[in-house]
Amino acid sequence: KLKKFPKNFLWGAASAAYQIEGAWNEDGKGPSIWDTFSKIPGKTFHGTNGDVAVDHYHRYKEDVDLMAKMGLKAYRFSISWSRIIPDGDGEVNQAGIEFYSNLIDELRKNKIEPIITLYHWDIPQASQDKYHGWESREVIEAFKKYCRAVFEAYGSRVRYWVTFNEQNVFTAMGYRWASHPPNVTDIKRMYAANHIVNLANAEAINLFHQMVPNDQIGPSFGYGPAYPITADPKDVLAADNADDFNNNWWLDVYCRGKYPTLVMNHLKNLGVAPTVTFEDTKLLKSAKPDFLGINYYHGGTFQQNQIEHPDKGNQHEKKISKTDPYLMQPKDAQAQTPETPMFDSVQNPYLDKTQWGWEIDPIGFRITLRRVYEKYQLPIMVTENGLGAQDKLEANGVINDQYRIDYLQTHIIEMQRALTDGVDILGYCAWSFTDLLSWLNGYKKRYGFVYINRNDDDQKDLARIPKKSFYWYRDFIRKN
Ligand code: BGP
Repeated sequence: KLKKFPKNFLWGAASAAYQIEGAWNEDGKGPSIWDTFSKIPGKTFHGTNGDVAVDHYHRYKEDVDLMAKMGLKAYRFSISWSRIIPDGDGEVNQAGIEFYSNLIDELRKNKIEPIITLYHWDIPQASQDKYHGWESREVIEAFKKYCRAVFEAYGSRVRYWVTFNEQNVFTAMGYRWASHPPNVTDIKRMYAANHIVNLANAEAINLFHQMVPNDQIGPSFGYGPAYPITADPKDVLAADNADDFNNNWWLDVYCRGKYPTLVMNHLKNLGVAPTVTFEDTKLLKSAKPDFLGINYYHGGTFQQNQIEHPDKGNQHEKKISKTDPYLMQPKDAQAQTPETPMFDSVQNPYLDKTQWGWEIDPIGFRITLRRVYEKYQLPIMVTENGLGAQDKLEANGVINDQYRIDYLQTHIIEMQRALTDGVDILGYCAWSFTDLLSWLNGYKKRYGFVYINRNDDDQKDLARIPKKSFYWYRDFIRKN
């Protein structure tokens, strides 16, 4: 028998500043690295940008009104650092403080719990220029200054805070694959930046606990369970390695203040390990998250590596996609991926895929929740889960996204099974509330419960139109 969701379970939806706000240079906001990057011709795959996005900055009341109509219990959004401190570390911009303050009030008025993400990938361009962004220790003080300003402004009104969104994704995309800013392909720099972000994460958690002792903070991690393609121990070993490189490398630091030994040794041998001082370790160990945010889309399947086991030949179809850089392998994979001798990513023959080639794996969601909870013993907030699709607005104004309903329903059932298994889950934020800018796919790849009338090169009227899934989620929340 399935356990019921607790009464106060946070049924929510999520977004991020750059993907929805627009108003990129209004009311004193400074540019972020995304404002700059998306305007360099040929840098993004979609050729569009977030200058206007879905204009949430000007239409937030209309959006919150729709959330209220849907009966949403929680709304996760991110703060744009360069709206609060336009040049990264200087004066606080009161207009920026006010915008989020109004948004929080509007949410509270409608009994919607705000969940704030401090960093969803948009570091101020000024901090990038002055300190090389996340590659230098100086940025940590600037980040703390920004955190202090927002904890002070909103600490009394917001109970749940997320430090970094998907550190594993933004550092890989930004420093290894060069498909996000700062557009680098250097694994040594990627691991160095990761260590700085870990320190900033720890500092933010400690500062929060001093300033807002009764509320909760934690990072959001993009988790994917690692499956071996066969029961051959060589494949199982490869999946173990992948788990260490893709998950534990971050989660162990967040929750235990320690890098996994296997990965650290491997990186040291390759000469790409970050420099970790005694003080760093002390800091990392001192910061304890109150919960873990988990973003779940799909896992990964692995086979023994062809370098370690050349005798086996290529047995399984490799996971390479030309259209989705999340799955893409660089041309010189050997030079760029230190993991190459450890595991090899392959297609999972048991799983269907989305239009963008992402595996659909609801059971993997249950596996994720159980593994993470069992290992780290922290409550889990599901901070993202959802389906990107090319929704169609029909002539009669209807958007029939039954496939999204099916996706969410099957995932929520697996979440309920995980809850029944004993996992402590605080809430579930579907990605996303409205359609928004997909980092790599522009406005074509839609995730929202609410359709936005715009496409990549035509902003149209940005009208908000509830999809079929909107009404489904509304009724579902009502019944808890
Ligand atoms: C996560 C990000 C979100 C969102 C989502 C969907 O990695 O935290 O910001 O973009 O993925 O990704 P995409 O838009 O690439 O399909």
